[in-house]
Amino acid sequence: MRKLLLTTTAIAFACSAAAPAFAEFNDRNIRVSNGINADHPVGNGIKAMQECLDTKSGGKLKLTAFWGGALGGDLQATQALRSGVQEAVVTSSSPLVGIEPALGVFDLPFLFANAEEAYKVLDGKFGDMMNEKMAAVGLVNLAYWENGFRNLSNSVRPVTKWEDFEGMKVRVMQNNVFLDTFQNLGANATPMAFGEVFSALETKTIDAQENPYVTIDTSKFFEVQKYVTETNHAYTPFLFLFSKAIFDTYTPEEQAALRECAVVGRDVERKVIADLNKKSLEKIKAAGLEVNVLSPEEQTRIREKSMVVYEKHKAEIGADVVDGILAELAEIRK
Ligand code: TF8
Repeated sequence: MRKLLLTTTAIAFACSAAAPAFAEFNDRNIRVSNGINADHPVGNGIKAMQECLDTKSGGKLKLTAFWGGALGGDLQATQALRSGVQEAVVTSSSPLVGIEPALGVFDLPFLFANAEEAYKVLDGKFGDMMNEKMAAVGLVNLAYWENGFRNLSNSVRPVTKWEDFEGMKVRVMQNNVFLDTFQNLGANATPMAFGEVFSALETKTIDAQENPYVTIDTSKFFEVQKYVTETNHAYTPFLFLFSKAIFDTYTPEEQAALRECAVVGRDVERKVIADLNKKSLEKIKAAGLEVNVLSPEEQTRIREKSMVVYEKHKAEIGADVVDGILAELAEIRK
């Protein structure tokens, strides 16, 4: 009897000494702001990220996504992160150059030749270096998600050579590299927040915009455009940003789970984009838009004409940053 009692006590003691499951995790509601709509591949990525977080945190870390700019545009949401009033945003890097000028490196025209190149740079040392710069301005970049290669759409004429840009009112992001790139091609470039683009196209306040096929599809731009040109003129990444002020209050286990699961979500999102890109293009064609692909000669002509933008913005972005990415790309291309 006495022996049995001792054993039972020992077991009870052992059980109470063991940490209860997921003790390192607190209930967290993480609001994730998006400018794009829920059917964009970011939606698939967030779902995969949530499944990963459920497993790691026993359901304690919860993402709540907001779509279509419901919590404000990219820039506004990012500022809310910096002041610690909102947890997260998935945003293009481009509208954030006023916060961290080095991010302008990703806006340089024709920087990346293909997605694989972009993944190597972003997921490697260069991406880490940029993450440190973002942390210094109050933003934790959990991972580089994908926006993708950008293409031009417009409502006035087919664009097959750079002269066709002449006088075209093209909406660009709030970003000087994009502004100069399109002005240099002869367009009348107009900076505008993403949330205003659909109605500006619809009312013909602007003729054109540029975004990846999946965005032209899921944000319904094809409904108010007639021509598309596959220009692939820039690959601008998405950043999965977290408020540093809030992140710093999380436990190390919560922080690690968020970083790891953001990478799981990233991989799913990139894969879905690769599939949806083709489907979105088919949908755009089926809706009656004329789709043109730049000839390799014209692509080279436009690229060469655009190189002045590199020199013009080098000092502002940081010469070390521009030279750094070009050196890394040269290494990758060997
Ligand atoms: C743009 C960007 C946007 C994204 C989205 C709002 O054209 O490419 O589509 O940042 O998240 O403004």
